[in-house]
Amino acid sequence: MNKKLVRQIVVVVAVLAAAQFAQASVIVKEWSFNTLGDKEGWTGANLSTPALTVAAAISGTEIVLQGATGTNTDPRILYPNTEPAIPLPGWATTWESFVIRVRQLDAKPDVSGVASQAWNATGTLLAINSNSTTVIPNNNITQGGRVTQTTQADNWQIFTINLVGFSNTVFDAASSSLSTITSIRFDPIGGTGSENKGFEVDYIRLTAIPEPGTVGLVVAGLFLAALRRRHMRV
Ligand SMILES: [Ca+2]
Repeated sequence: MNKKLVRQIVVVVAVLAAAQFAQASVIVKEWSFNTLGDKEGWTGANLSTPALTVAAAISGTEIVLQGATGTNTDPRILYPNTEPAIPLPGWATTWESFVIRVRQLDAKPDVSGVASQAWNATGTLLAINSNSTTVIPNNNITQGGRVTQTTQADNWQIFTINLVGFSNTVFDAASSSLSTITSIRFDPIGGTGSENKGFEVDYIRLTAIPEPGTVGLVVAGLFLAALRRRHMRV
């Protein structure tokens, strides 16, 4: 056994050990909103014209789920329970996070001169498996301690909302665990001052944490494939 091979084995063992602890997250479901006109099952409520659609963003290169508010100050986007439910995969130990890249617009998206605006958290919320009762967190997604907010250029926000340890007693008092996601409600803007404005959602993701053994197998598989490629080249 040459030194190089020993070194490679040491590396793979180290990577496996790290993977066991890292519990890397895996995207279970992604709505990318990259196909014009394809809302990927999402609908709107309390919105106005122009209708919710998937279109080019008002600025930048993104294709987005784009909507307008009217005089109703409680606009929502919904993944309704008439769409396929999203079960927690068998390889996963728990849901990890709900991730959304979103921004607010200072006018309806079809208004000349419309621009993005600094994030106003008023009226924003996330609800899973319960449309109207309990919200995450506290009717304001910048509060509650489970939300990481990253602000990017052009007022894009990435919210990562931690689902670890959440049960449906938070989302929906009627259920006992968050294993299958049947519906999602996200309010991207709201409250006083949200009239005749707009919003854009670049993507939404649900991630889960795999069982450690699964991650190890995946990592080992990738490593062996790389090793094989390397040997074939020699
Ligand atoms: Ca997109």
